Amino acid sequence: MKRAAAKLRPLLKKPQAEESPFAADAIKGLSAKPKYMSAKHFYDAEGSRLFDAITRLPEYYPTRSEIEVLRDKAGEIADLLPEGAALVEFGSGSTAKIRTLLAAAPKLAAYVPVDISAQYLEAEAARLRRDFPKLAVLPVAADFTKPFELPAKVRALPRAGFFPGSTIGNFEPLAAVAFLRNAARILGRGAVLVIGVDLVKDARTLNAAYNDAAGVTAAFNLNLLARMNRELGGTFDLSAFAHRAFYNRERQRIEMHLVSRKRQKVSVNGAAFEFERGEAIHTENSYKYTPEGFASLARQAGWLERALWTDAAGYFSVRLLTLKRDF
Ligand code: AVJ
Repeated sequence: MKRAAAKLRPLLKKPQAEESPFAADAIKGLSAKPKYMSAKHFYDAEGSRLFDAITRLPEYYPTRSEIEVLRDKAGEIADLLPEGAALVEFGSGSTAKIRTLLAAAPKLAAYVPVDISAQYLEAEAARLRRDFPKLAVLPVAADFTKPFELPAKVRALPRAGFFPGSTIGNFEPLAAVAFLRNAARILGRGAVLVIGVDLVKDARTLNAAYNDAAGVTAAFNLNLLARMNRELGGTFDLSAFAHRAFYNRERQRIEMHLVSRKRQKVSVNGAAFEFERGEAIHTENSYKYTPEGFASLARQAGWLERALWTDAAGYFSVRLLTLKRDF
């Protein structure tokens, strides 16, 4: 079916806005004032590789801090998971995190990683089946911010959710509530949710984590322009843009921007965009929460905080939420 359709199309045609969500978002974001792009578009193959490098930077504490919590508190977390539950991971990212949890919780019957990339899912599932032979590993290829169906095999099991990495920090607070409501609907009555949330802390530590000395975060940010060049026929000169990241104290978030070093014109997907000198594309928000702030956000979505753990430095929190009885 795909073949016949492909023949009718010229080869090497650039994707049009209506065909690719990336193209559509690029045109929309670059046409807006101020210009912006969604942080989800960072993660092509090169962006994923750069993010992986970020997690190993001395200044980037979130990954290390969260793994410290999961390692040190794995037993306490496992004790609060329902017996024989299916663990649903929203956006299967780091295998180090899930493996720590699975190893501490032999009472889990199934693991359901949910991710857009079906290819990544299958490769990882095969490795997990080998290392946890008693566990049913049942990947679902879906966008976890939208409603999706759980595999038939886990419908009768109690559910636990796992959403590590402070990925929730990329959502605007209202969208974070919407995500938590969707997770509640998918996991259902009696569910628990284990979620990693970065904490508000001194601005110096936060600013350093997003302005590393080696320039990896800058390369990660600039890769968004390189990706538009590769996939959308963009004409960005990467040396004409600067990485800027700073903690916005009022809004409790790190903001990342790409700042035009000069007045210039760039074309993307055949459309032209003008930049003033100093004009920026807002590329990411990474919200930080206080212990109480996140608990109250979760309550708005029907979740109660049963437990909160942090690393020794108090930089990062892992929380266990349960659904309110009247949900
Ligand atoms: C993957 C969204 C948690 O916000 O810290 C890292 C992404 N951006 N450095 C974060 C990111 C710049 C990261 N999250």
